[in-house]
Amino acid sequence: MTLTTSNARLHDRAEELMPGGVSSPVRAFRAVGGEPPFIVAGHGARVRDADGHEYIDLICSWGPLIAGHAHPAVVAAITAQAARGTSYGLPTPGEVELAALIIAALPSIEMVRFVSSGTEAAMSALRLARAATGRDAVLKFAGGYHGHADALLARAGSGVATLGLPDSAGVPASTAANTLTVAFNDLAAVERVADAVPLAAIIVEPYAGNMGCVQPRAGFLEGLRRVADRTGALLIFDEVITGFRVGPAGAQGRAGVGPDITCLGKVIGGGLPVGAYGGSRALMRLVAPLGPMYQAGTLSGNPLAMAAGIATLRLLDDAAYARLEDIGARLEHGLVVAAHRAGTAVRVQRVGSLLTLFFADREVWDEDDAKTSDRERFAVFHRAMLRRGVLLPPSQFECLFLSLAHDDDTVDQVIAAAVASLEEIR
Ligand code: HOZ
Repeated sequence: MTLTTSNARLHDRAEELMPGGVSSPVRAFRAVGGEPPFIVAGHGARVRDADGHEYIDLICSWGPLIAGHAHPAVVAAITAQAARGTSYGLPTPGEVELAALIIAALPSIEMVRFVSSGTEAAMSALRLARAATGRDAVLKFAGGYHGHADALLARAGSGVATLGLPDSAGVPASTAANTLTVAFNDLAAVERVADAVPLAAIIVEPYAGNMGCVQPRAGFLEGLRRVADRTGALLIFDEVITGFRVGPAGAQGRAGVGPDITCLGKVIGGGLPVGAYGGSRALMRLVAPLGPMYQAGTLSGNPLAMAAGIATLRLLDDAAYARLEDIGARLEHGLVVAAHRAGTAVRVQRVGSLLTLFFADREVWDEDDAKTSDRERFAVFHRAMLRRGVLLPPSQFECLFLSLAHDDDTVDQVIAAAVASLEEIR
């Protein structure tokens, strides 16, 4: 297969060779119908598929590409590192530099361990919490997604919610029994569970991004901090999506609430596979080789990912975050006006450059609210936008992502496509 092969041929062949023709389920477009475009190139805010169609990209690799596709500084950093070798399986200066940037930005992190994905970060954070507390049970929130480790798949968001799976097959009942779930934003339920069961951890996406964009109610994160302190549980913030995306200190900086352990990924790898978890020096001293909690990886701290991450974080100054906030607000306003004009009930929920257009007529504070969305209508809207050259995440339960490459003009083109699409489908 070459770059000139068509989408349709690639799709047929991919379906023969890989489950659903994809490497990650949401990409199969099952929730929106049609076939996914096979992407051959991305530059700035746009991608091009195998048939030569160009799209304004609002997936941005599901978050990592905060600088846009093929940013020259990121490409130069990757290229320079690749010329010196792609992996050594030994420590590198890049790890030290990226660790220092992360620790300087996030006061709750004094030491960090790099892994290769957000899944690994969350899985390892949980193991660390269990090692530190000597407890097994963990509390997560319905619609919260922390990757696909067994212990964290109960009532998960992202692709699990998109495909309508209650939980995943293959997770041992004994593992699932240690994972308790309550509704996001339901602090009373958290108190009840934490009083009834000794919890190793409460794990939360502080701004939820895998049931669409859902914000914590006032006092919710502070409440989690209090419950954790009172009951001896550790508070884990999964900032794989929000870290370095919603502000220089992530959601914890924006909300003013510090966790015990933070999970990172996406932006810190600048588009290459990466994850990280970190916390206080005392906690991180439990991680091997300093302590008894084992965790390792051949490609952990990969030099290409470190180089791309460092180059990306260097672009994220105050002006960059102000810019991301501005274009986010511009898109939010444009979508609200477009929906109003079309007489379509929607909720546009946004934090900085993360945004979801819910086809729902009520505020979305948890998974049950998110599931009131008209997913059929979302699917039709998705296809209408795609025909107009705008690539939205193919699920009502994922956020769309903007980047520094999305200028006002690009955002206005998205809004114009939304005006026409909403008119068409009303
Ligand atoms: N877990 C990602 C969304 N939050 C989806 C990644 C993918 O399917 O590529």
